[in-house]
Amino acid sequence: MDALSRAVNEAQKHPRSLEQELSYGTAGFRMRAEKLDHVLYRMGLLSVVFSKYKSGTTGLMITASHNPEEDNGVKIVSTLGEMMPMSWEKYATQLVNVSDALIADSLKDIITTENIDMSKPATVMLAMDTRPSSKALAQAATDGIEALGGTCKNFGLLSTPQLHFIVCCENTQGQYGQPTEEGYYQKLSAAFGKLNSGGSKSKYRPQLYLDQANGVGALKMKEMCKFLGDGLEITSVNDGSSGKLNNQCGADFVKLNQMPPAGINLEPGMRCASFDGDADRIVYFYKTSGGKFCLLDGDKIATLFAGYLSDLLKSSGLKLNLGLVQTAYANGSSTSYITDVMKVPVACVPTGVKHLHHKAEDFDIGVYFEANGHGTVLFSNDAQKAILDQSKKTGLDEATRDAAVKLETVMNLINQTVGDAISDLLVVETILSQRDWACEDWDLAYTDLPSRQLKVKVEDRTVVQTTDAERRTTHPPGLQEAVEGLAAGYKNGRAFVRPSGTEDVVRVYAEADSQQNADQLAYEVGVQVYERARGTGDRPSPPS
Ligand code: 16G
Ligand code: ZN
Repeated sequence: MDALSRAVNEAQKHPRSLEQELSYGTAGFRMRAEKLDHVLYRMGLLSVVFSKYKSGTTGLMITASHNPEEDNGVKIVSTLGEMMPMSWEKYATQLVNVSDALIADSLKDIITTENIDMSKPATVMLAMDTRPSSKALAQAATDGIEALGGTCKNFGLLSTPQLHFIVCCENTQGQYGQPTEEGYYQKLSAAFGKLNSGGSKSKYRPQLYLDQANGVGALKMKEMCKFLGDGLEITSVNDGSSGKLNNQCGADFVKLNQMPPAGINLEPGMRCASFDGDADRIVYFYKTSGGKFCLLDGDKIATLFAGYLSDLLKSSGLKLNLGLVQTAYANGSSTSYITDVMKVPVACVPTGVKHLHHKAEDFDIGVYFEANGHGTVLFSNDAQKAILDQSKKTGLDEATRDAAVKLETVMNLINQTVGDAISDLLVVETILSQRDWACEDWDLAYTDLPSRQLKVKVEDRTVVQTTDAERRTTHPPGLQEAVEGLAAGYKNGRAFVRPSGTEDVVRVYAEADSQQNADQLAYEVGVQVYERARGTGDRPSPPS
């Protein structure tokens, strides 16, 4: 039997039981786990075809990240550890939506269009998060991979960024590191050890309280700590031993509710951080001596990274351009600070890691972060070479050389393939330690404008269309003018509206000079969305 007939035959074990049309979006496919069996089988098939197309090992990650434990999802990883290209998303969508009988036709279509040599070998690296549904879904994916004659390397539980890292190592012949979980710990911990070789501090304390969302990050951070030695003391909270995944905890909970997660009794002087469910996001938080909860989100992490890298660049005598990439969710104060004070160029792109990652490639050193805590730093090939050369050059004065060596080491501490909570944590701790900063010092750079996010249910969210990196709507008519009119009524007022890529809702974001004004503006904009985009269910209610 040829591979395509086998793919159809095996599909009987994973029949499509769902009439609803699905689409491969910013987060791959994501929904209630019980609906995903045939999706995983078919993504197993596609990851094999994609591996043949790329002539390399691809990855398949099973996770629904910060979503509830009952959800799950799948994303395909490309050979350098980056996301599957957007041009392939339509194939994923098409393959998942055809009837069981049409699987072979759909595959043939992709193979012919992309001119794929099916006689090439294919390998797919598979990993999953800790959701109860993940194991069965991994089996469905494996069945898909093997039906098309691919080799499946199942890594079991990994964080999303670990899988991206391992896929990248595998396809670059070990240049990026060893393609194993241990290789990941070794590379990062070695760099961390070099950058944190002691010295007495007055403000920085190497103690961190870490909320791990009851997810896979807890298991992996525990492993990492074995490699870190006693350089950093981590008090583990929400480690999965009792609580439920992402329930009252995790980066998304802390960011949206602006409050500490369950399990952390926050006191002044404590430095805390939260991972999300698959450990590709991180936010920090602390409490001032006056008792105020303060969040250090993706924007604050981005400015911390960019400030540090920019100083190292200056001291190392390297002329490389550094830029920062954000989305419309970035707090207005952060954008002003980066532009006016740091004098670093900043670009704004639509929501979703693939957009940020892509834009960051325009710079020699591109720092990208979403406000929600997903981000990393990319170094172009030229930049990597220049940094390596400089760190090895003879005849430089000590300070210059030292800065170049530090840059090289930080580069090894960063997971460039995708935002990585563990790697980002180690970079933040390194910078705070080297600057001898407590959270308050870090937070001094700028003060966030108060903000509010809302979601509005509408009949069809695709009626809301946006432009200018989602900062303005082009449809329905009149909505943009209404939003602008409302925002103009508040000091520092700014608001935007966009359809969610992961949920059936329209999202509203507003910021203004006070929390009360941000809440009110969000509410007023929410009402406009409800009225102009055919809202369903309850109208947004005024802030209490
Ligand atoms: C996904 C994206 C994240 C984005 C979020 C927005 C990736 C890996 N993840 O989780 O970057 O912030 O979706 O969700 O791209 P939304 O469209 O529902 O607001
Ligand atoms: Zn995540």
